[in-house]
Amino acid sequence: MKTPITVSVTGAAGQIGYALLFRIASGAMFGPEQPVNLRLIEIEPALPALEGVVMELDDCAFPLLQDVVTTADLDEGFKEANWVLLVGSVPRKDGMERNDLLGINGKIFTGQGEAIGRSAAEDVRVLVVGNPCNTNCLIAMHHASGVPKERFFAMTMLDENRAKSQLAVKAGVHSSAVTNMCIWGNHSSTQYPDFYSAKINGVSAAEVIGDEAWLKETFIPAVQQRGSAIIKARGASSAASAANGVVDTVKRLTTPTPAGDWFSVAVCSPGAYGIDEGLIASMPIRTDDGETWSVVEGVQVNAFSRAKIDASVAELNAEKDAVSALL
Ligand code: NAX
Repeated sequence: MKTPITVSVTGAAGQIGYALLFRIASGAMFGPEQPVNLRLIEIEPALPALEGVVMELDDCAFPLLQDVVTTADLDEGFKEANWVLLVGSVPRKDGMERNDLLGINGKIFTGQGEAIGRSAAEDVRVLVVGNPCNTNCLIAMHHASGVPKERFFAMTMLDENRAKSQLAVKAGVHSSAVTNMCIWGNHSSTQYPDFYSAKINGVSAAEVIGDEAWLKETFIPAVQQRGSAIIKARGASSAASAANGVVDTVKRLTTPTPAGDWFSVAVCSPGAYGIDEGLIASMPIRTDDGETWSVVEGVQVNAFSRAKIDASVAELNAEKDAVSALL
């Protein structure tokens, strides 16, 4: 039997956790031949609910699931983890300013980063989902002593999938016909889904759709505001599609990217495309070996795209300034 991959998940009793754990355990994330261990982390009050989730995992009798640990202790939770999925965070409440939220979560991600540095496996990779995910990731990265910056990611795959789906519906094609979809910048309402570089059946999406007004005035806000639309319709925020975004992100980082394509994930910027070095920003990424990634070079950035990317990067810089005491 292959050596199991150990996956740590924070916020494991939350709604994304509930949609995510069963997919990891079933093999959707690492394939049908790869056994997995789960280390599930929650705050103390949520541990009883987490036990219920583990009972359900037991009741699935997943062939690939080996060991399951539940804990509120970070070092125990991240012990020998190959992948750490930081899903849990404190949600924004009425009357809370964005900076208050950044500060509260910042402290959580400081401690989590430190514990990852102390306890995770040498090859650990970390994906941050809990919002504000780019800046939470920045904080965790700064505190994870000994873990290379290239191993930290924040999720924009749900945004990419939303964008692909919207373009596919408009063009009357299957979503798999849409490739080269890049979300630039922050996972927030300033994100820029780049329809200029996206392709539909290998042809420029802007050309296929032939309606720039729709792309600029309907498509972009629809992707940016999709989370709010889900809350309005469902009475709860996206969970299954967010969990699917996590599965897709890990899959795309661990399997070679098809020739000519790329995917979206926020990485520690190497200064590409004028995005300040060191910010956790989403950009076009590919991997050839499923281990190391690179920023795709040569994506056309016209004046419209430049302005959109700059606006999102400005927001990331403002978030960074707001948590400067934690960096
Ligand atoms: P829930 O409120 O359902 O679950 C969060 C869970 O995290 C709770 O069980 C809570 O007890 C736990 N938690 C809180 N602080 C913790 C800590 N310090 N250590 C361990 N666990 C902790 O939220 P859910 O709907 O699951 O969403 C989780 C996060 O994902 C939120 O921050 C949300 O904003 C974010 N999202 C990010 C997305 C992205 O694309 N990057 C999309 C979906 C989602 O909005």
